[in-house]
Amino acid sequence: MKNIFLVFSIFLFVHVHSARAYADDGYRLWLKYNLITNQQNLDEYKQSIKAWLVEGSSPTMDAAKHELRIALDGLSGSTIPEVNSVNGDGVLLAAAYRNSKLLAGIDLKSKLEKAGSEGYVILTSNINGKRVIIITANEDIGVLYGVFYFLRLLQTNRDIANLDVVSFPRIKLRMLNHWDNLNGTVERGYAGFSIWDWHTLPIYIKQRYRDYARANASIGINGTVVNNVNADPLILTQRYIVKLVALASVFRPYGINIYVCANFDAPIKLGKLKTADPLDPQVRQWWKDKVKEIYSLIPDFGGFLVKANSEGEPGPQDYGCTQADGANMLAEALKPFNGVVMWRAFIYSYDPKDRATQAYEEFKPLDGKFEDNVLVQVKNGPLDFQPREPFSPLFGSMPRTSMIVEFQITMEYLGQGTSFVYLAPLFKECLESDTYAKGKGSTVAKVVDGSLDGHSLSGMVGVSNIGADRNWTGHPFDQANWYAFGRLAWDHELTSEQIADEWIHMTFSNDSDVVEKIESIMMPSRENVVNYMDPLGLNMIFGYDNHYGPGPWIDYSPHKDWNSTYYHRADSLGIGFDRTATGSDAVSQYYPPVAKEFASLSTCPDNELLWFHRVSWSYKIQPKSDQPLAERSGHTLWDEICLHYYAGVDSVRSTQRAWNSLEVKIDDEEFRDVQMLLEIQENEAVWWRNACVLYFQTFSKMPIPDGLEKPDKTLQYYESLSFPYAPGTW
Ligand code: GCV
Repeated sequence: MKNIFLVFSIFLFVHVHSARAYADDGYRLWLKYNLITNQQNLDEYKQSIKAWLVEGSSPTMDAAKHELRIALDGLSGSTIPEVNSVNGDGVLLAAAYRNSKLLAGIDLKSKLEKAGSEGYVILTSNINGKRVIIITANEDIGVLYGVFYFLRLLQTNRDIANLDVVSFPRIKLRMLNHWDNLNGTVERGYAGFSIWDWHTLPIYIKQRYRDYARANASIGINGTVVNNVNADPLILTQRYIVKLVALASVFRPYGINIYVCANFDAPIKLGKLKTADPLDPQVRQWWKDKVKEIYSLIPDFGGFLVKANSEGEPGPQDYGCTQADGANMLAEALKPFNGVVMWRAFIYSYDPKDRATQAYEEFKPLDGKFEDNVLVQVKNGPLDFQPREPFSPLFGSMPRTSMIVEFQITMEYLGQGTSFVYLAPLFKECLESDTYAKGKGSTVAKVVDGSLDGHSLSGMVGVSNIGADRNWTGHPFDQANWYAFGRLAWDHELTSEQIADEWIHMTFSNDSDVVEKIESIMMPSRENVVNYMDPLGLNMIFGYDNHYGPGPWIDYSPHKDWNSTYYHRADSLGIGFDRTATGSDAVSQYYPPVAKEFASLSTCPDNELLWFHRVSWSYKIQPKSDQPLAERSGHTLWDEICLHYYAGVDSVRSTQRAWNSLEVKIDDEEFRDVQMLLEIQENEAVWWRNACVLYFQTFSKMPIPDGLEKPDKTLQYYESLSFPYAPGTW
């Protein structure tokens, strides 16, 4: 009996462990290149791609070769040979046009003109009577981007029979910003410590750095700011510059330029000068020398990102100068090397009137005063990466200034590391907002891609959600947000659905049931979180400083605009921030058609209601004429707030049910990870709902509508919770 038990145990051990050997730890992101399981697609692809050839040699072309080799072998489950001539039908040829002998007879002039310096052309064609698939571009980097595009077609099981593609990026600077500190922590990071191991650089080059570059190139990201905007000046010392040199050489073949956040006081802290006054000749010279030193070692260094006079960081205003004076000093130093300055407009100081109006008040008058290698970097909304904000009124208001939009990919205010939230709808909501700066159709996207005002310098930056966790982003679904950010920076016209569809195919499965089900839970996921955190335009009601969990009662910060009560203004009469002419008049910072829409209670979208209006608890939500009848409310504001909070929790529960139904259809490890995270999220959603409803009820004095489950804990209980070790609050 003992023996039988032993044999059974060994069997179980072997069985369980051999099954785990196939488990997916998420490291390969969307570049898994697993065997194509649809036999028909596999046969067709094998027929179309019998061999591959990369013409020309350079580090970038070597990267293209590497990618084709691992991808084609992985996807086909066999070895697709590399050849050195088009010796038969079915060769996949990748080459930069100007270096290619094989493409010399094919006229691609107009397509290549359209593709520009980073774009690519892919087409099915003939060389010497042999059928080929061509991936070409003006520059090697375009070829690499084209290779990734082509591989995506295979990964997502698309038709490759008659290809005729020209693709180019809409936006020039497509960047990540890591809020990584030099001590290895990550501000607002929820995926472990920093991926940069500053201690072992420059000698030890982790494979992860290369895989980071591959992943970014695969979605067209071409710049990375490696350190926190709350910048340690040490990054500018020789000791760190040599480490940057090492990273830059890993990134270079993948078309990624390195940038750093500069501390404005570096001339004092490193250069031992008495001042960092941007008009002081010695200070200007210090920056010029520093920039020269960097470029002598990193010739393709991108430039500086600066957070100045914001949240305690030093800046030009410390010396009575303007933000433009500060930016221009750095711009002057960088200009001879084609470097740029990204100067953040995220500034505020305590103002009882309205924090949300300050960036506009400060920066709008500076339009036209910045050097042409400065981009003003504006967060998507006027406050600070809330789950929902209206777009910042700075977009469209500074036509003589290049702009870069800043999104937060890491989810500081969206549930952090435990939330299932697909961010493409949030990014798109901002990009598609119409500023009306030059009449209808003047979208934020057109401002940031430079087309509205004819700027060649344009940009989109995402605060990275990447850390040292094995799967890079902590929550497996946060990979989708990195992916979506890059895809939209390349082409902001892609829809959220298209991007989700690609990512699911590449990450989970090509099974259409799985794709549909996952897409159906990704698409509403951001709105779900808005519902249970801060519906109807509420905002900034988070736990103090850690921004995790509800804290609408926070009222003790000496920094009054860090208090939740500053934002929701609830009392016995009502709730919300009056930003119309009777209040802070923030609406007047928008162009008239937008201002008019936001200013009127009858046209202001419900989802921005309490952002712009102070409303009584018994106010009946006005049915909007463009809403389908079924959605027209007519409820009191109080009931509507409750219904949103409850709907948020319900939707997390339905996400759980949908996810559970996928159990046998996707990788076991990823399935369980998400399942457990959803369980945590459900607890968090209930916590948010109960805490907020109980707190606001102390003012409304109205009952929770009938039929809704009642909170099982008291408001005092929720207020007593504290999170001294919350991640990301370094
Ligand atoms: C890097 C918010 C965050 C800070 C962040 C700041 C910024 O205030 O809470 O952690 O600092 O934004 O964007 O500079």
